[in-house]
Amino acid sequence: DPAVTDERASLELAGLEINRRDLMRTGVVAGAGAATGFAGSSLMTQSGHATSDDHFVEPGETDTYYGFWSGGHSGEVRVLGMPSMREIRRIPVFQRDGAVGYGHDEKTKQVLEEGGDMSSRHGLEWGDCHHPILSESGGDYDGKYLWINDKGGGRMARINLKYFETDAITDIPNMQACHGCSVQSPDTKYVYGVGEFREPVPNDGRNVDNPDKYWSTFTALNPESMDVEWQVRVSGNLDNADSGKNGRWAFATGYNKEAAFKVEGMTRDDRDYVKAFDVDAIESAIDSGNYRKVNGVKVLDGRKGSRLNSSGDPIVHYIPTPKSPHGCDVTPSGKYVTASGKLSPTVTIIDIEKIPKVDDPEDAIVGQPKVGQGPLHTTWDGRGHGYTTLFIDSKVTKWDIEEAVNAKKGSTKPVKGKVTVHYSPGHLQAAEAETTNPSGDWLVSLNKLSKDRFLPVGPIHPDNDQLIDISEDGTDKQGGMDLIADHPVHPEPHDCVIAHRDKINPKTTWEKSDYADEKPYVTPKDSEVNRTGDRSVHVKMSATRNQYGLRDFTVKEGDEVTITVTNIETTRDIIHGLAIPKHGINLAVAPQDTREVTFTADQPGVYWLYCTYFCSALHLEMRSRMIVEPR
Ligand code: CUK
Ligand code: CUA
Repeated sequence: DPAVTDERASLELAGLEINRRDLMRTGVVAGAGAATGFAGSSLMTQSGHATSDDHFVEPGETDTYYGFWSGGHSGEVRVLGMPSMREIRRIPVFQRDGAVGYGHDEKTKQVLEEGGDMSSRHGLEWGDCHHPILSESGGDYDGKYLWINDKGGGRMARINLKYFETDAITDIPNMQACHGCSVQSPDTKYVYGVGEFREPVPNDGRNVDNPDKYWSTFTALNPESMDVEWQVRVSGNLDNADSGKNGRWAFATGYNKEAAFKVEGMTRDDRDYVKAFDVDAIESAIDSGNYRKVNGVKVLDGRKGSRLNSSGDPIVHYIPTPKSPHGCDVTPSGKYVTASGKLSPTVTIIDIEKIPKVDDPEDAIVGQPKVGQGPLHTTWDGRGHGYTTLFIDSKVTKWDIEEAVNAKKGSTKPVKGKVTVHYSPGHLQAAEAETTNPSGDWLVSLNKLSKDRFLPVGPIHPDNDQLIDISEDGTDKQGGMDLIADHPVHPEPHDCVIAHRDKINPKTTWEKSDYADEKPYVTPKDSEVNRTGDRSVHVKMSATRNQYGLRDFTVKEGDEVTITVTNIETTRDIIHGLAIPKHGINLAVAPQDTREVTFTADQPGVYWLYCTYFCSALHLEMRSRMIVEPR
């Protein structure tokens, strides 16, 4: 089978000796359907107690859950309803988006520009979003913010869930790829982001082959100001992250303890580390001034062997785990953190309370079930089970947490069942799984490849997010898991987070008190043109069905024109646009919102302003003229 052969070839290319027999045995079975068109084979083995009706949401009904999906290198976040899997909205984060005018008005332009990095140098083009995370209060989603990392640009962005709009982007110093991220739990006092690609500090093009010059940092941001509070420099690198449930601990996997520059070196050693960050110890080290300021940020040295806090405790514990651990997930109880080995068929279970107590860090490892080939990420049902994606096997495996702790290391006994997915899953996520109380009904497997599952649309295929019913613990070979639906998605989500709808309460129109200090509220009576200088003009106008507050307005060639427009509608869903295409203007103004934009009217002529949202029967007539007189 070509898929299995490819997978093996790429591993061999990396000099890795994966157990070939295991790979053949499991891989061929999973891959065969792909190659020969027997993709439905797993459906035939379904136990049949759930049907696709379970995910069908009747017309007029709304979903039970909000799912927030990362959009990968599309640079956006998507909002899906679950269980219907209907995409409800896209929220642009690291790129401009004409559909909602993001990056077109002054406020959102500023968010992108202050986010710096790739945007300032390369024209607000893109980011690489992997891990959406929700703010928490008392160990539960509080519906205030969602953060998303930018692996491409070493940035972290925040979406304000009151308006489902990106309102801040921080370009994190001393970090080239912000990959894993998580929030402090149970209460979000910090947002954590971890640096995957080791970056030379200073990054000046000198001495580039000296591994000691390269840094990977664990970063804590303030959730309100989005400023970097502190960073911890580590040995090796950092990949995925999660937080403990009592505020003290944060964890990250890493795959390059060798500090190598090439794949052969990165995978040389048998072990890598899970790094456990003791936030209490970090805070006390910061308080006692044990940091160095580097590029404006307080940095602690958390490399292996360093002891920085006042009582001489390590601020980072290094727990050896089988090579190249990737997934990093804390159980809902907060008792264990798990790391999945990617190139090892096991999940490593670490008892968090033991970490600071044991002399040999390895003694904190209390379980290591053998779950299958290529385990990547794990999620939870709240009934004591872990669900782990098997990238190489193309399966989701379900296992019992406490049984795995009690079993011999390497035992397959804790595995309760496996379901075939299509194909090559990365993350998976169960409803409410990041809280202390997951709901245990739905699970989504985010599969990297869809191959033959959808109508072909050219050589770039969608990913396939598969909805799985996990509400019952069956004794069949799938452990009660039932594949319910395939769902194509635009490239390339990595992860999602699923919250009950009662916890997310967005406004459906704007509240002007939220912007009153910065921007006026322009009524039809206030609509006017003010000359503010020899070469500057301020145009204020309202928008309502089906007219702007000014039918036309006149400026002079070369004027800097600021347009402030308020949508005075109070009716939900009546949005007005304001476009002047030849001047690059494209605003979307929701009810009770005001937006501003500034541009230069550099060519004399008549330019139509028009409304881009189909708002009313006279939408087409909703226009105005900008007259630019020759100077
Ligand atoms: S990562 Cu992509 S599948 Cu960025 Cu969490 Cu593992
Ligand atoms: Cu206003 Cu169309």
